[in-house]
Amino acid sequence: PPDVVTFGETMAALRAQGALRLGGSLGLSVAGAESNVAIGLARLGHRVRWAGRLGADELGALVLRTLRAEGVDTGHAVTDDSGRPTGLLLTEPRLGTLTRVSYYRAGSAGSALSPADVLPALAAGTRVLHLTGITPALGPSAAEAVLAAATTAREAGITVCLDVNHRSRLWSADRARTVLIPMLAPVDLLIASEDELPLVQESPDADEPEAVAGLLAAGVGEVVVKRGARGATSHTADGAIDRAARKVDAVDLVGAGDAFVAGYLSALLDGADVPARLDRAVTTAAFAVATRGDWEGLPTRDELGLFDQPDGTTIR
Ligand code: KDG
Repeated sequence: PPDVVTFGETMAALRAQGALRLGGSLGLSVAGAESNVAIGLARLGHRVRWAGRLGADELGALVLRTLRAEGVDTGHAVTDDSGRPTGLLLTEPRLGTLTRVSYYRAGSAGSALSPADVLPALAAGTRVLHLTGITPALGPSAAEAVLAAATTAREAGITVCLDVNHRSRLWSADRARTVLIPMLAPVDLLIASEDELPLVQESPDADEPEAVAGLLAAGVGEVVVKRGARGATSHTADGAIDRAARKVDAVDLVGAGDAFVAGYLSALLDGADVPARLDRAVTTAAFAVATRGDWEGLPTRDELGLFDQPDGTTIR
């Protein structure tokens, strides 16, 4: 069985070199928060399965080929036979590391995901199910898929991880709260950036300690709060543990959160304690920040130590 099962919408990604309205050349790759995590875990040597719905088109073939090349199990990916296309996103660097993203995913194959697409992927013996708050934003059947998979996994003793991953281009904060709060019951590990905490608590004005206390009391075993360049904190019943971020020259911030999750889950699968999980999470996130693309720069296991090398080192 896979160590980790994840699912969601993976799209073709067109990356511009400057402002999109000026034209010029685009680089073609693939992107999707869950498949970014899957690739990150596969590079670290874990067995990962990605499920999702793709169009019967060349971009769907690109997604499958890329995931397979990265060692991700795509045996449960579904090809849409109703003519829905693979989704697309465009990214343009606008100011330094400020990037603008445009989605072309309304009516996509990925957004038609249903419980029947994902439940067969949850093999007995899977250790972690990783979900994001992007999938429930894609539509009612995708939201049902998340809830059904989380509930089934929890009953089977599989650790359920949810990264809030709010995408304001997909839904409002109010809608996100309405859908996400009822999904928290089966969640064991909740990952959120500081500004996403109000989306997963009943009183949106609560401060972080109050929000975290409420989540732990509601049965979430661990809450990990990401603070970007200021590091991260893990909260459990045993208290809070902070970890600083690694200092890097930031090149591209998109994908850093997914890289963080991949590092965190990798160390969790290795049986590491909370400080070691946070250490690997900030390390993989730093790789994502220091390189271009959502997942292209993520480390293999033997590259994890590269940050300990002095700047300017040539490895021969
Ligand atoms: O987490 C990075 C993602 O934003 C990107 O890969 C695309 O899944 C994506 C989304 O919905 O924004």
